[in-house]
Amino acid sequence: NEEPQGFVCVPEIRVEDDRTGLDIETLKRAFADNLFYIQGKLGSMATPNDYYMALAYTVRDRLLQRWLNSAQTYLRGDVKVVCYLSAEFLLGPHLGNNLINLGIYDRIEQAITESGLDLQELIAQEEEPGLGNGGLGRLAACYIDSLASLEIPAIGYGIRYEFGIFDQEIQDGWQVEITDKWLRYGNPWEIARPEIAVEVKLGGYVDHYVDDAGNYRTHWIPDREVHGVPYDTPILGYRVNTANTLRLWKAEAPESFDFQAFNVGDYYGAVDAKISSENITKVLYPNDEQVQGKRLRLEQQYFFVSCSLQDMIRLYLLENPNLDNFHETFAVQLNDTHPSIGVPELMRLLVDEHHMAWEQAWQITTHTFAYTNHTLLPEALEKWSVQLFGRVLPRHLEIIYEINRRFLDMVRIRYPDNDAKLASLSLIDELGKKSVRMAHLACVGSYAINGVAQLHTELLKKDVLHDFYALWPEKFSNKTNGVTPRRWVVQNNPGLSKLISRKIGDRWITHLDELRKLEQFADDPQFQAQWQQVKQNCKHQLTKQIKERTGVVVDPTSMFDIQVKRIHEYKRQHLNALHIITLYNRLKENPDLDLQPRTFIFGGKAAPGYFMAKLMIKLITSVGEVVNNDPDVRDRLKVVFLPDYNVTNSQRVYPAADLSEQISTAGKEASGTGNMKFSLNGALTIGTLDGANVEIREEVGAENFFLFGLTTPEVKEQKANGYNSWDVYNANPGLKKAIDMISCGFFSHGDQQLFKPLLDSLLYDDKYMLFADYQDYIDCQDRVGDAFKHKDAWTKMSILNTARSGKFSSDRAIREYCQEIWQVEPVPIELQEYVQANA
Ligand code: CRA
Repeated sequence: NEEPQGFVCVPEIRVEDDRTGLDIETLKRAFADNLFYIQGKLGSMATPNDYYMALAYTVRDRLLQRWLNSAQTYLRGDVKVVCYLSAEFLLGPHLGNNLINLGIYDRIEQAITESGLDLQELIAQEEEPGLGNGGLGRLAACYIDSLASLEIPAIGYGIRYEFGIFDQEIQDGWQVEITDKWLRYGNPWEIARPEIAVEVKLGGYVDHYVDDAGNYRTHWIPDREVHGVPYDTPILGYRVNTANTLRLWKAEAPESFDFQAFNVGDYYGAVDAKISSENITKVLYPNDEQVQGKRLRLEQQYFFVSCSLQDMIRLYLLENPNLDNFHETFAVQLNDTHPSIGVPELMRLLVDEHHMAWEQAWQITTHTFAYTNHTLLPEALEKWSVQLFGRVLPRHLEIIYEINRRFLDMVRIRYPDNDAKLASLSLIDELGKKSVRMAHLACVGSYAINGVAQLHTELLKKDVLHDFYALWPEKFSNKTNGVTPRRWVVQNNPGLSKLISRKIGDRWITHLDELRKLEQFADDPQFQAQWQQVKQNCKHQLTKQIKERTGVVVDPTSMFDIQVKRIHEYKRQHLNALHIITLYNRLKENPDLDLQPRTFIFGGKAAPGYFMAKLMIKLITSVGEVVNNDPDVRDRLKVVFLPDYNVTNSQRVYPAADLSEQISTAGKEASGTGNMKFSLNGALTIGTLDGANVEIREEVGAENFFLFGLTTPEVKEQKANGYNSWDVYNANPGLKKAIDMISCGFFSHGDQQLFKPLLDSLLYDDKYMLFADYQDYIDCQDRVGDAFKHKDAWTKMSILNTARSGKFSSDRAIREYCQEIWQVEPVPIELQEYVQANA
């Protein structure tokens, strides 16, 4: 028997190893090797995707050492680790980002070019992991980037949805949803770890008994168990050795066959059980800020949270004899209430499974969790009917009742004889259908609670969580959102990045405040010209993409006026549409009018069940059809709806914007993060005093921001004083004309019914105060149009927007979380000699 060479002993890895070397020849050889040995293809039969995969593995190989060293280091007993629990991570493609963070973009480009291929084309092959809806999921992705870049030990925990957010097509002006099969061709960035899978119970009932030693014990007898298998993705920091882990859980049946059913011949029944287990992580719920109360959603939330907490406990017990100081090793952040079931789950694990006393377990739990609230919209606040909850999680319902009993005892002491207080604070809503209030659970179970922009946090304290604020003011703080400059500037806007770095060096990439150094050049004509040139190039690229994807030809010298975000009534894309119609009417009345040419660009998905949002898309595309084809307009106005807005497709959008539309009704948008991406890329904002707009305006200066609209108190006041949109409509001829045109079928081939639901809701309710803000919006847009004609003054404002947006880095946000909530410090990662010598 011949022993294969190198089989029993792992060969020593050497400097020039194909999997770690960074010189061009090694990279080319590694790429060719991966094509052959991983993809099993020769160049002659390889598809673009094969090439992409070969390159992805080449890059992944080069970050594995950092990843393993980071994981090893975090096992040390003295390291505190942040666990970011989120039902969504909207990552966007990995390849380009990893090239930049590793600092090997240029060499790889050379190696690929010398291999006769085009790097951009390979990068474009990647199917992005769209495991989120919008802002909340993208925020989680920016935060794990910053955690790694700041060398903070962290694990992101979430769900490996087999199907992420749907792909959007536009057919006949309507949104059509297509299943997102992102895993179809395999995912080179993840590694499955079935050896550390965990068990999760569901349903059934609870048994209480006294054990032989006289202790009260609880036994949960579930009617279903599923396996949670972790899939790990490395999250590499920018130019550091830290590579953290994003651990996403996939649900599997514990056995692929139910052998009992199989033995009695019920083969299909046995396979059914497997299918139903795997359903848990099948698909992302495509609702942004709208809860549906579905059983499967609760199962998803519990599944990933239980897997994650069990995983933390397993890791902790590798180094510690018991769980007494668990909270000193882990800081667990709840990204909205979606993972708030973690509070009773940690209690259950500590009390039922690890036999800890309730008081001690509660002490640990309430020193472990911190909660971020992301919305004030009542329809987005999670509540679960007690009945459904008890059926899925019978033991957790008992635990929640016990938490509530003790909590309300405390409230009674604080507010004697105050039943109203008890009712308003209780974890259980007793009005109507009894339900569990997840935000209350999160507040009671956490040591810190934060909002995501100053205004939002103030409104939380004043309104939604007022009673909790009165109880525990010290728990509350603000953490204004931020975005990662690596993806949103360096990667997406290389032209701007190079220009900035030439002027002020490249420290701004990790210390975004340094952009302030650009202020001194804001008036410099030469710098202004270069700045304009960069913007113009970006607009050319977007123009090309618009042509390819929609067939619409737009003028890259026109003003690019952009609104990209989820479609929602409170975000008021239809207010934007009313402005377009108003300009169109002016041109029809006076075809020779000297009007600043504009290209209106929209992008965003509507929740599939949100009829009004889908109708808003149809309105935009219908207005576009008329405006784009009317010869009187003479191409001075164009309307584009970019289909399938996602991280990949947004790449060309932010850099090309002149004007950023942030026009939500004041008091509704918790923060917004797109607003930050635009401003960083030198777009000016037209916006209301809502969310982080307030802080953007504060930073860039009122003179560099186009403000309009009612303030939050004014909205409240108008509503209290019987605001009537019908009266506004009748009193404003421009508004009336625009509405009447929609109503009489001008944009719908004479169909007067099509937009009726949208118009009725505006005319008879106008919950989001479009009509109240209409005239101020139009007037403000007129000022924008005039300002744009003064090229140099506009460019100065653009430069100042970028220069003064440093605050909106996710690095700043994460530093605040680290210092003020998590109490964690950076832990630099050592690299072994041979890789370091090469880097
Ligand atoms: N929809 C808010 O509406 C905010 C993000 C991230 C949102 C945005 O204004 O920027 O969160 N809220 O903080 C949310 O998802 C469940 O609530 C969002 O993305």
